[in-house]
Amino acid sequence: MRLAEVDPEVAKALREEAERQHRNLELIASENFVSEAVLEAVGSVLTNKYAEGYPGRRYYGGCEVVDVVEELAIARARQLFGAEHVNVQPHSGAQANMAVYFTLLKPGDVVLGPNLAHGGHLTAGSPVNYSGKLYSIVAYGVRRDTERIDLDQVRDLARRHRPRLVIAGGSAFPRLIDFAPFAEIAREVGAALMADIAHPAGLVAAGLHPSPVGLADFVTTTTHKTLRGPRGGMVLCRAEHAPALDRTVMPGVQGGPLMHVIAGKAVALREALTPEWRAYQEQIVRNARALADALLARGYRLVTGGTDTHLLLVDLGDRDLTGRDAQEALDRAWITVNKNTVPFETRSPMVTSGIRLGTPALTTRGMREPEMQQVAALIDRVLAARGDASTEAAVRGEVQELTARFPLYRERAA
Ligand code: DSN
Repeated sequence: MRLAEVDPEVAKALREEAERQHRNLELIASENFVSEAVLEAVGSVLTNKYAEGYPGRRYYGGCEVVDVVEELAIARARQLFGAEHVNVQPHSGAQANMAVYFTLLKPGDVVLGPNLAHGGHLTAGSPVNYSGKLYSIVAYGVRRDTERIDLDQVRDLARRHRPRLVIAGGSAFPRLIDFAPFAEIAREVGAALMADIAHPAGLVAAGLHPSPVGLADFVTTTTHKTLRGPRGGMVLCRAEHAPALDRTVMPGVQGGPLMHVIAGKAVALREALTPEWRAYQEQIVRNARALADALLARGYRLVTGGTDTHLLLVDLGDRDLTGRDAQEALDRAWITVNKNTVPFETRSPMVTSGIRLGTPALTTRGMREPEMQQVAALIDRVLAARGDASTEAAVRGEVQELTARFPLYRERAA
């Protein structure tokens, strides 16, 4: 029986979400739209299979087919990133990071990581996360003048606190991260280096962002952001760390892998090995620059003054508008963004002074620089109107006209 017959309520919710995704301008920097092929793999019979263990060494029978799928995902990820070893089983980025922590550290060990409020990530030592609860966290940030990572501070803190692990990477850095100085600092103090490339993974794979592979002991990523695969995580490492990492992922922190998701990862990684996909990554960056330039031309302040990547951070502090109010107003106009803290934030994370914008999802729909100009103009109209309902209604109409020109999932009836 089909979903609509078995469960009309969930079917209706899925239909409405498909409509929302088609109708809205999706600017959340960590979201994307997977291909029909990835959706098919993730919605497949592989969800039925238990496969604790690794290809050729499972705890269950009947794994000969899923072994093929996992081997394909591993081989493609190794090829794409030039990595010696890849574990494709982490269910998420947070679990990928946990696997590295548990491979390397004991509770109480010192970790030097990026401050969440300066563009870092929850799992890099936030006090409300396992990382902040289990380890002794020292946080580095960005410089007040340039808003770029303060490498002098990273070095000073590393020398003073002698961490066992240094983390590079985050969720709201609009600029390229150079992993070489991080590797040098980690080496100097005898620490391991973990690079979390969840955000720029697609750009890294396409050669548009420096790669930490070969410099960092462990590289973690999600598979659903710029990489445009299903929701999930991966860890890349040198061959010497492979047995310890694999043991930590399973049985250390996870049980059965999600084989349907691993199939989706394999498909997305195959897509990522094509020239079209590389061109897509280039367009993501061009679109982010075009969006940044158009917002700058309208007088917005961007953290670091612009972007080199897929994301930008708009500081609304000088407009006396909170990130929360901006997000809610844009939501009413069918433009989806997230509120975000800016460096040296004065407001709470639930309010914030900024919004984060990213171009991976709109680029997947085929939008290019001219549409980014239009998107900037629509955002500006909503924010300038400060809650005026008729402006928001007019923008909704224009958003619908724009998104209708770039259909999503043609074969799926919304
Ligand atoms: N939630 C992700 C993001 O939006 O960047 C990070 O985990």
